Parts: sequence; C-alpha cells; structure tokens
Amino acid sequence: MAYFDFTSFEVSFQQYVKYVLGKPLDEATKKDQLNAVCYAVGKYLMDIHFDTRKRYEKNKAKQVYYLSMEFLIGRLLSNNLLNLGIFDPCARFLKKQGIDLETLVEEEQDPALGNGGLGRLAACFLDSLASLDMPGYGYGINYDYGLFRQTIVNGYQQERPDYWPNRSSPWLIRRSEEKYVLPIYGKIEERQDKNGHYKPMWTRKKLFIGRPHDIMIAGHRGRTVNRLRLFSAAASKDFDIDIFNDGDYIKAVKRKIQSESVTKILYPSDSKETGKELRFIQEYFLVACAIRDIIRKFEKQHSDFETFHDHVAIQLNDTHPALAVAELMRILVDEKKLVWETAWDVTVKTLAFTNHTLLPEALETWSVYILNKVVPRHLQIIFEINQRFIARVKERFGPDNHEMIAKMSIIQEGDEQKVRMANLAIIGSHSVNGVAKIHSDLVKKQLVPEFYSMWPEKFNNKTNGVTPRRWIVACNPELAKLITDAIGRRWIADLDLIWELEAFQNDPGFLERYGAVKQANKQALADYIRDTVSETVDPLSIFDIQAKRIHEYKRQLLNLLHIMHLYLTVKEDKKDIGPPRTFIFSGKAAPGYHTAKLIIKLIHNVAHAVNTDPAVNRQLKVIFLPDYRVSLAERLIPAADVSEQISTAGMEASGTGNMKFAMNGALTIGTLDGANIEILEQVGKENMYIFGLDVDEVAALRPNYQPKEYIEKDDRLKRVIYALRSDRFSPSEPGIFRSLYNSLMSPGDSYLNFADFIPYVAAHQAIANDYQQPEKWSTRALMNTARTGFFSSDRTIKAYADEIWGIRAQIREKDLW
Ligand code: 26V
Repeated sequence: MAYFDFTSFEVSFQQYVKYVLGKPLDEATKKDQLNAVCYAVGKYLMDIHFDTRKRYEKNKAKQVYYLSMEFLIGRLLSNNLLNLGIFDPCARFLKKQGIDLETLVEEEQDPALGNGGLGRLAACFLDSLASLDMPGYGYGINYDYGLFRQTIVNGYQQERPDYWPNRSSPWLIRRSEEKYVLPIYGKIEERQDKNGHYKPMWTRKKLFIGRPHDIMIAGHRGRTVNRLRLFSAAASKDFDIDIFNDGDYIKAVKRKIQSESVTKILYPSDSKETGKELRFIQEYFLVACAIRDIIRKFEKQHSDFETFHDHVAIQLNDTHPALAVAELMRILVDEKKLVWETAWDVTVKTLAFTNHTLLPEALETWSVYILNKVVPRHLQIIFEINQRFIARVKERFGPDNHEMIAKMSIIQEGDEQKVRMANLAIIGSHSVNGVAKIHSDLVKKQLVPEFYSMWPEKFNNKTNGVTPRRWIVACNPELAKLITDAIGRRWIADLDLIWELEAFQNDPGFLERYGAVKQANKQALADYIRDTVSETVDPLSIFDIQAKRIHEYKRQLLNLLHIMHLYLTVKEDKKDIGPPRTFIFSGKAAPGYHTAKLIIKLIHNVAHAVNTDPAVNRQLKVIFLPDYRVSLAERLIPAADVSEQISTAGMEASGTGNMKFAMNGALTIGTLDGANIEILEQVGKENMYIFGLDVDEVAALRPNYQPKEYIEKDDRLKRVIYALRSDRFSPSEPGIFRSLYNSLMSPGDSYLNFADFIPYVAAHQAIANDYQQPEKWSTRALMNTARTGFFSSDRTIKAYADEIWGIRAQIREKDLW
C-alpha cells in the first residue's frame, strides 16, 4: 500500500490549482478539482513506476509487450486510488476541502479507445500484469476520437463523435522528446552490397512519425506501476521539407494533415469498414512504433539479437498487429544483419497470437495491392516467408497437395490476391491461443485444422478472465466490503479464495446483507434509469440485463421474442406472468450494420408498447440505456439479477461480461457457448439456467433448419412472429421490421433463433418461479460470487506468463515480510 501523506497531497493539489491552472482555490471548477486530484495521484504513480523500472532493470527481467489496436481502460481515478490503497484517506482529504470524491469520480470522461470485448480484455490484462508484479507493457494507439457515442432519436441509433481529450487528459504523459520516424509508400530497388549480398533499398519512401504517450497502470497494493504506451501520428519535418523547399506550401500542409489523420479515429468493428487503407496504415503504424520502442529498450541492456526472445515476448491481440511478423523480420534482417534463418527463429520464438473470433467476416485479409503500395518491403518479406513455408507444407503433405497449399498459403488467390493475416500470424508465432476451451477447440477443428495438424504443439487455450479490482472492488464497493468483512481482504489479490464465502450459504444474516447490497445497487440503477431515460422501474422487479454489442449472433432478437411473448400473454390472454420483470438492454450497433440498428429500433418499439400500456406495465418494463461503455457497465453489472448470455452455440468466442455478471451475483441464463460452459463447470447447473442447442447440435441442424416447423409446433412463437409481421410494434412506420421477420423465417438464419425459443421460454419460466423464493435465490446468487474465482484475469495472465511468455513476478511475497 502506498503511504498517504496528507500534507504533501494537499500541497500537490493546491499547487496544481494555483500554479498550473492559475486560479485561486475557491474558483476551481469540478473539472479543475478532478485534474488537481489526478495530478496529486499521478505523483504516486510516477514514483512507484520509477522503482518498478529499476527493479526490472536490476533483475534483467524478461518483458512481455501486449500489442493491441484497442485498450478499453475506462475511468482511472477510483481504480488508481483503490489499487494504490489510498481511496479512503483521499476521500477524507477531499471532504475537508468540501469535495465529495464519489461525485468527482463521475466527472472523469470515459476513454473509449476500444470497441468491446477485445479491448476490455486488454485493459483487464494490464491490471493483472501490474497486480502480479509482472513486467508487462501495453502498446496501442492514441486515437483522437474513440468509439462513437450513441444517442437514440425516435428509437434509432445515431452516432456522434467521441473526442477523447488526449491532449488534456490528466493521466496521459506526453513524451515530447521521443519519436519514431517511419517509412511508408515508395518502391523497393533490388541492390547488392559490396560483398555481393542481396540488399534491398526502400526508395522514394515518405516519412511520418509516431509520438509516444504514457498512461500509468497501477497494480493492486501499489507495488508495481507499469505503463501503457499509446502512439499518436504526426508529420515528419523531413516529409515536408522537400515540398516546402519546392515552394508548394499547400501540398506540404496537406501532407501534414494526412500524416496526422492516421490516428484520428478508432474504427468500429464493422465489416463494411474493413479493407480501408487508412485502417491498414493504422495497423502498420502501431506495429512499427511498438517494435522500434521494444528494440530501443532491448538495446539499452543487450546487444546480441540472437537472444532477443530470451528477453522479449510479444503478444498479438488478434490479427490486427500481425504485420509485426514482417516488421520484426525486416529489422532483424535488414538492419541488424541477422541471416534469414536465425532471424526467423528469433521472430517465431518472440511472437504469440490470440484469436478472438471465428466469424468469417471478422477474419482480416488485406489486398496485396495495398501492401505493395503502403509497405513494399514488408510485402516482399511476406512473400519470402510464404515461399519457405509452402516448401515445408509440401514436405509435410506431399508436393502435389494443392488443396492444402491453397488453404495454408498466406496469399489467397482470386480476382485479387490477398494477404491472410491469420495465416501470417500463425506461421510467425510459436503459440496460437483461443479465449475459452470450446473456442480453442473450434480454432483447431474448424478454423485452421490444417495448421493444427502441422503444428499441434503451437495451439493452446487461455480462457479469458476479468479483473476483480475493477469488476468487484471498484464497481460494487458494498459487495466488496461485505466479502472482506466475512473472509478478510486477501481475495482481492487471489480470487480463488472467494470460495470461502460458500461457508455463508446457510447463514440467514449474511444472506440478508448480501441481498441488501443487490437491492441497493438495483435502487441506484432505477434512479439512473429515471434520470437518463425518464422511465420508472420497480426496484423489486427482476432486473434482467443484456448489455453487449448489438449483433445477430448475440441474439438480442431471441430476448425480444420472449419479451413480446410475455407482453402478449398479459395483454391478450390476461394471464399472470409471475413476478414483475424489468428487461434492460444496452449496446452499440456498428454504424454500417443495418440489421443490428434495426434490432435497436425494435427494442425501442417493443419498449414503447409495453411501458405505455397500463394493462402490462406493472408486470413488465423494457428499458434501453444508450451509450453502453465501461462506466455504464459498472452501474449495470452490480444491479443485475439475471444475466443474458444467449449467443448461438459456437459463435461467442468467450464473452467476459458473463463473468462480471456472475461474480456480482447475477444468475446466468445462457447457452452452452464460449466461457458460459466453464462458468457452468464452476458454479454448477443448479445455479444457472442453461438452455438450447450445443455446438454439435447447432452444426447438425444448420443444413436442415426449417424455421416454419417451429412456428407450426408452437402457438406462442407463431403469435409473436405474426405480431412482428403485422406491424403491431410499428404502427406508425409500417413494414420497417419486415427484413427482421424475413431473416428469422429464413432457413438460412445462421443464428437459429427459433430453434432455441421454446427452451428459452422454459428457462425464463424457471427463473420466474425461483425468484419467488428470495432466500434460495440469494443463496444461488452467492454461489455465483463464491465460485467464479477462476475467472479472475490474474489466473489467465499467470497461464500466459508460464506457458507462453516465460515471464515472472518481480516481487516475491516472502521478500515483503
Ligand atoms: C474486428 C474489426 C474489424 C474492422 C475494424 C475494427 C475491428 C475491431 C475488432 C474486430 C474483432 C473483434 C473481435 C472481438 O472483440 N472478439 C471478442 O473478444 C472477446 C475477448 O476475447 C471475447 O470475449 C468475445 O467473445 C469476442 O467476441
């Protein structure tokens, strides 16, 4: 724990307001106060960071670098205070100044430098690395605009730019003295050096630069502070100078703007947007900056590049940074003068790759044309890698096995040649992992079986996890306090210990307190719902939440079909549907994903029908909370009774929201998909509602799927689907949902919504029944909290560290005492 020195904190705070902001203390706005506190906290972070670095250097510790186009870190103030162990004294200090810390925390803007699961996972990993005292640094991009802000107009999603104040964020340290100059465009001229060795020259290239910005990442207990390094693009003086000298001032300024535009905006994970040259340049930019930074650090302590992999591990977060394979080869061969074979050995031993999705539309390919234009030397290297690789494929599978060669080649042939980034990443890495057991199996069996048969030893699983520091301690402080009062505070560093809560499953006093925490969180969410969308919800109703990106495979539509069924049961049949229920949705649709946007509209229209109907709205409410983001997740998750994890089996790689909800005592209604399967293994089937087809059943059904059969079999489904078709939920915009109806009714609906409808309704009926026994419900919720210790990202990171990276904790527990 950091030691909180009241006086020096006060001095920092006051000096910042007076001398940096230039204001008398009593004129400081809320934002000023926030910045002043962040500044004072930042001093702690910096001091510990210097110590951490010294420790790593002294130990000559092997380092891991996590390369990711996205880091969805969320707000940092309360997290940093908690991890440093100075939250309470800081709150007391502020109170003395008449400032409420809880309110101040809400002033902080949520940095939205990620789309969803992949970016949030990267952020949890950084927290775990620091909390485990491991040398692990993040490399990413300092976008000016993060993921769009979502507003809703007449039930439709609208996107607004999200400017992330990267120039004024109190957490971001600009390293103005450091920069990397990067080549781009141009041609390769085949030359030879004086010994007659092949020496390609990258000529007529343009230059632009990457500037690093650092965010300090504090570990739990304040012993280790690592860093996340984000790069911004800028124009290089060299880039412009010739044009300026030529006198073309306007052209020079244009170039400057072009260079700076590279890191302007985070691309939404939108299949329509893939293939854009600017996105490719972003990926190159990240890789080029990161590898240079890694090499510079390596060279401070070592000189022999043949041992690079003994000191450095690099993890590729999906294929987005897969160009690292070519970039590392380029530097080792062209600049460090290693022979190809040695350079290749070092590269493969250094790199490791994580796959996060099986969806074919998300698998990256880039046209050879773009690579040739943007990074001609890298393309040349990729062709060389491919040629050597195909020779090995021929050795292994026979020289005439053209089918195998076509599948495994990095180059996809066709009208236009394309580079398959997954193949490049697999060939260039010593480890390929999926993010949940089932997903890793499918990577081997379905996605790349050929690679698996060639290199079975490369493939492994690392089931995702989430950090309990943010996802329990910070977002659910009352629950954290209850747990700590019961079993002590060591669970925060070692979540396995949380199983000790099982001892309280028959303790009525404890269960009552546990239930009261949930009730208070629900009340707080009810207040937030009132304040943001002007709806009143019954805090005693079942809070059933589906919060995640809107996507057909995640099946928000299945959830809606069930809600429509409940609505019609009350409205038409005048039947009782059990305890009152509040269904809450939150999530963004990719801007070009028409169907997903229509699903948002349908949620709103169903919500309108339900919420405005006095015959229904005491039993049922439907809420959509706009602009899903980390800080909203932090409110939703602690308040959930039921967590919806209902993707079509085989389509959700892992999910991590599922883990957060379960830890916070929500019962999952879910399919046998992603990490749900492992949650089931941990919490037990009596503490979950598992329904629907499993992966094998899905695969067997798909070719024979006949949605009509399900309608014929089930009158409830028939009524719901006819209501959708009849414009009952779109009286003023007839026909708008016709395409949703059509895709649900199509045998080609790959999400098989109807196939899981009946078991889904049955699972919800079971929930309604069980909720009426509050004590039993609380016990089962508690079992979810007690048995999800496995899903700490500390467990995940330890497995990466031992089995892939070969890095270690740099503080041993015994040294501390
Ligand atoms: C794709 C694209 C393509 C267009 C440009 C921007 C962009 C950004 C991201 C993606 C792919 C996202 C893949 C992803 O987020 N996968 C999720 O990863 C989570 C962490 O492993 C996992 O829990 C989710 O199940 C999985 O969907």
